[in-house]
Amino acid sequence: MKLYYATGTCSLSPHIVALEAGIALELERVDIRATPHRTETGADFTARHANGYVPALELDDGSLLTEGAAMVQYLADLAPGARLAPPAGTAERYRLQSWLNFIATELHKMYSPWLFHPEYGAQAQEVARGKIAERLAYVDRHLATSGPYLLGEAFSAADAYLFTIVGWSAFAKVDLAPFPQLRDFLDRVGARPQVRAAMRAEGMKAAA
Ligand SMILES: N[C@@H](CCC(=O)N[C@@H](CS)C(=O)NCC(=O)O)C(=O)O
Repeated sequence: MKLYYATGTCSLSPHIVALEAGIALELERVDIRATPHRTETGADFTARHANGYVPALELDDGSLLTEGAAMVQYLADLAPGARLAPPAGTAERYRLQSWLNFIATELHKMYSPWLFHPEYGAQAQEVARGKIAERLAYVDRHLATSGPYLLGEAFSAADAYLFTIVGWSAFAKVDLAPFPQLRDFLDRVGARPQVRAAMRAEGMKAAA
């Protein structure tokens, strides 16, 4: 299986889940700044994935699975023993999907593109920061009452995604000072050996 990824982006989330699940991935880096996006082999990535964004997972049958929230569930389901996703059809699985959807729509797509593209302007960016702060406050309260992870006691695929997106906060100038539970969460997840390994494999600096 091959993960198309770009360092420091949302593709870190399925990368973490694969390592936590004990799944060996082939990695192919995509330059998402180039037009058209190119892989490290020089190939035009948009010929492989029409939307051109990462992550994209090439399955063993050669087909491509896209959308991070689906991908992490696929990877988790390949290794049920790792308990990264509750069994399909259970109430807990829907809770996982609820969190994945929340992170994708209420956080991921508020940080990026709004805070990563200065051309949107300072006013739009302040609106995005305000909305993100509301959502982070909600997550912080949830972790305080029902943590230490999103589904409770055990680390899940949703935590890998939350860690990846909220990890953009310093770069995006989102202040995490009001969210102590979330800061503890980032430290806790960032200390996991497989999280550190995924970050190192992408050339990122893992927490000391
Ligand atoms: N809906 C996609 C969004 C993925 C996405 O936003 N990827 C960004 C990196 S975090 C990207 O590759 N951007 C480059 C582009 O859109 O061309 C998902 O959830 O997987």
